[in-house]
Amino acid sequence: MQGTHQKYWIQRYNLFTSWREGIRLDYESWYSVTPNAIAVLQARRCILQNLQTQEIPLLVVDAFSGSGSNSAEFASAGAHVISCEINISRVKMVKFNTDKYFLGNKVDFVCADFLALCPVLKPDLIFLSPPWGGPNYYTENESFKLENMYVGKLNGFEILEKALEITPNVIYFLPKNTDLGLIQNRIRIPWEIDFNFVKGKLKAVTLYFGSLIELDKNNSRASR
Ligand code: MGP
Repeated sequence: MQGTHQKYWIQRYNLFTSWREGIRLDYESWYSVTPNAIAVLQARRCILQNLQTQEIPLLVVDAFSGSGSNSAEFASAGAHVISCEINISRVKMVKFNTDKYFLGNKVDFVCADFLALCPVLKPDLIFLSPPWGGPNYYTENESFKLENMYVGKLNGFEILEKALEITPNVIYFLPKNTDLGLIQNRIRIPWEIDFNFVKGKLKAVTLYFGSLIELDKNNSRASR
């Protein structure tokens, strides 16, 4: 494996726990899959915050499911997941990968634009892990600005605002160099940030909204 993907290949066992069972990734998913340790923490948050009851599984929309690592972990944590992908070949890839987790019928696979789907589904939680613009999202001296990240016609802020119109419970997976000051200025509701490390190295950040904020910590880690 040549060039940019070599560094992700080296990390393959950190990406999926079931790597040895056989996992399919396409070019884009190699660099955008959420490493397993981070996906587990994100999924565990909805359990810790009592968003889920035994009787009614939490309905999670994984809005840009990519290779399915987050869909698999939300379903493993007990949620019912609508795994949403606009690219049909990736939908098949998500199905193939999540099948390795023996999740029964806890994941539904949908080829759609999540914005069209969510108002109909009314999920309890939306997980956002959009494309950041490729592996060159990171530049040494410049922060990553949400307003410059586009999915279709919507920028990174507009994607978040659309999700928040549907449910207050949103998880947003973003680059480690995200300009947090801009978020603080624009988003006027409480949010909390987790800095996501894998084997001691900062990989990304996760923003939590709504009931996902860890109130038991006295909001001490909440950013607003
Ligand atoms: P990275 O910064 O490209 O890799 O991505 P790494 O190994 O930290 O490289 P280094 O050069 O800094 O040493 C880090 C993590 O960010 C990846 O494992 C993915 O989980 C996530 N990620 C990277 N990209 C480019 C995307 C993306 O476009 N979308 C999403 N959702 N996640 C991404």
